[in-house]
Amino acid sequence: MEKKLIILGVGVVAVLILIVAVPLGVMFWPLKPTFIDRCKELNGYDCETWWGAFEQAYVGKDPRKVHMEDYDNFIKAVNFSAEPNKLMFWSKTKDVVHAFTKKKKDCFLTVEDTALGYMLDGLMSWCGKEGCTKTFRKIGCPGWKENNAVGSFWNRVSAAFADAARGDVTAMLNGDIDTPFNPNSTFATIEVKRFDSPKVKSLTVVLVTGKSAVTNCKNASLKDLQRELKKGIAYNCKEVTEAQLEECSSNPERPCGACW
Ligand code: AVW
Repeated sequence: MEKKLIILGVGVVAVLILIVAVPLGVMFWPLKPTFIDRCKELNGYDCETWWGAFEQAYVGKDPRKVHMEDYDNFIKAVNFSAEPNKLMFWSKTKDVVHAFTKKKKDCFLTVEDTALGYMLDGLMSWCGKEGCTKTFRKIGCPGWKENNAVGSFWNRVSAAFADAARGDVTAMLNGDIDTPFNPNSTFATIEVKRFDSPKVKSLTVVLVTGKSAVTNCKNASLKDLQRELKKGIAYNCKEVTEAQLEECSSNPERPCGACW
């Protein structure tokens, strides 16, 4: 009995430590080492210069007043360009699209697969503070909707990614929700608006459905998307299941684009 109580006590303490330690890790884990380590994985870049250009966007500033233009120096430093036909956009499909591009990286790239987004992918929270040269995580970063350091960063890199689009572009949208083309999404408010004709020749929407397909290519929001495209950009829509994508991406023989 006593032994059981001790085991139970140790278990409770372990769970409590986990509950406290994980959020604390997110709050205090310094951003720079992760940024630099990931940057070095990409090989051959001046990672310290990239970090300097990145942090000057928000360090020493009111965390509620960081605008997307504040990251212009970072975008300049990265100087991103891509081969035509490779760029893959997404909205509400983050996990499925990344599982796909990980296996088909010679065919398609999301912004997180490129130097624009790779270093910060999934890092959730960072900000600065007036009169201070430090980068803060979570604690001290207000949950402000607009003009915060994180949102403005993703807006700016999304804009740069869309500006680099050439030829045929692809977007993986979610067919398990009512509005796959959400007018408030980054894809709608920033990326689609920057697809330029004749640089961009076509957009193919890959509408992915999992267990609960609630819509198809006839969805009203996709009509809005077609209307948003500049004249001269052709539009296609393909319905695919997650299972089909998984099967196809696991087969290295399949040529690019043959998964839909
Ligand atoms: P969403 P969106 N790490 O699913 O169309 C952390 O509603 O709005 O789709 N946060 C991120 C990341 C990331 N890797 N990527 C985006 N976010 C934020 C970038 C961002 O503020 C790609 F090129 C976004 O609004 C896609 O074509 C929010 O998470 C497009 O933007 C939820 O995304 C996806 O943005």
